[in-house]
Amino acid sequence: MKEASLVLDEAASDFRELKFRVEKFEKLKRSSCPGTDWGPSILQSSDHRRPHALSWEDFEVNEISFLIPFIRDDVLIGDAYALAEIVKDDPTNNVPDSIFSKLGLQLHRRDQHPLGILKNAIYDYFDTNYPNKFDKFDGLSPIVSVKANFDDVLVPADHVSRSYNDTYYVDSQTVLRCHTSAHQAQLLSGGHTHFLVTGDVYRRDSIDSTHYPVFHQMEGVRVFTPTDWEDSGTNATSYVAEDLKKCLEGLAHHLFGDVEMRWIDAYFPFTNPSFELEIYFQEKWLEVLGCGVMEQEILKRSGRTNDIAWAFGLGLERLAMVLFDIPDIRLFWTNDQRFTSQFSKGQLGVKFKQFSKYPPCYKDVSFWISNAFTENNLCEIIRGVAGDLVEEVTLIDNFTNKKGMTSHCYRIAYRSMERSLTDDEINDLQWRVREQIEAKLKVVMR
Ligand code: FA5
Ligand code: MG
Repeated sequence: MKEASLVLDEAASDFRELKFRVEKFEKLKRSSCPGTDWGPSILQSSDHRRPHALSWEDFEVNEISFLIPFIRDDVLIGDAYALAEIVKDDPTNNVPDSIFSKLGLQLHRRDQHPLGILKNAIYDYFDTNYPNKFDKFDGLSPIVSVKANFDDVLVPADHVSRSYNDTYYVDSQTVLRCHTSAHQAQLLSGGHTHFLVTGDVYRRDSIDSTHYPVFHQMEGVRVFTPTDWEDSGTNATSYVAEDLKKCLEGLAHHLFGDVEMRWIDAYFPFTNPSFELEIYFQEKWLEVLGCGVMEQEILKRSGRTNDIAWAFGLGLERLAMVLFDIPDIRLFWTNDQRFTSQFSKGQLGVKFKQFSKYPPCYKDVSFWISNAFTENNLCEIIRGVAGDLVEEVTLIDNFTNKKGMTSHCYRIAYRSMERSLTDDEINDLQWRVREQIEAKLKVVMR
């Protein structure tokens, strides 16, 4: 018999909300592991200050008797959100059902999942090198304010990442966080000086084997006070930048042993200087993290005028792909036992064995674009129709005619990781994709 716990935040103290979440949770449980014999669910608080099981009385309701509040740390399925809260009838809302269905799954909190195994291995590194120093958060809600996601980390008002083309908006003031940096300011102001924040993040993006609209990041922040660097003989910024690189190189060695890596200068609005770390994987350099010395303004606003800090944000999928030899980012979301059974708690060295590779099927679609056309919108339509059956979308032809009209031709690769697709199925998908492109993108099909 399996057990699952439901993590509840403050909002769930409202009875109707609680009931909704419990029902959704029960459904999620059944659909994620069909045929499993489930024991009673466990209620758990996401508030790190009250990490223990909530007693039923905490909710001042006792109508739902099938829930027995007790806690077991090792099994955890996810959080549940109200659809009406996320996919709203608000003109700025651009969250499709396909994204809503991923909310609250919390792959990074599953100890048997590659992302959970990786998160725990990173925790081990920090616990060994900085005993009892880093506070860990992995249950903060991904629904955050525009202020937290952008303003608090100094993202300029006209930065592309704020656009509806790049970010999922719940309403004009609320987004699905596009990075875990959204929690920096809040935690600094709360007095935390060393912390790791792990969570699911959301971005409208292109489609290929290393990009997915939902992925996971871990943020790390370390604050230094003047006494830390005063005796070092170097200036504060160089001292902190050097400490940061040493820390992350140490982490890379802890995870990978010997691996080829390089530092690239980068730009982020919230750090200066900024860097990215790349790792050599499948004959390519793969960017796995961004980092830098935190902008002084962020520290100042949180009441730490004299201090200095470093911060990093790493992509858990990218690291896990290298670590476990996982060739396609979609695999993280599969419930196929041939995938899930290959990983177990605490096992870092395992290399994923491809269980089978079904042939891809390519379909092209060409149209005359309009000024409003964006590739992210196109990709979202294709994902909306084909879900995880779409493997890659590539622009294969692009030209402008004498009348100034621009034509794009995209090649869509369809492939299931679980079975072979029939011709009829693919033709049907492609037909629906074409229909929706025409209806929603205001382009002229060729
Ligand atoms: C950021 O998100 C910054 N917040 C990171 C940061 C934090 C910098 C603190 C400085 C200080 P970026 O957009 O580059 O940066 O994303 C960070 C990592 O997330 C990338 O290096 C990559 O590993 C991963 N990543 C980005 N987009 C995707 C995607 N669509 N799918 C999977 N992983 C992704
Ligand atoms: Mg980047």
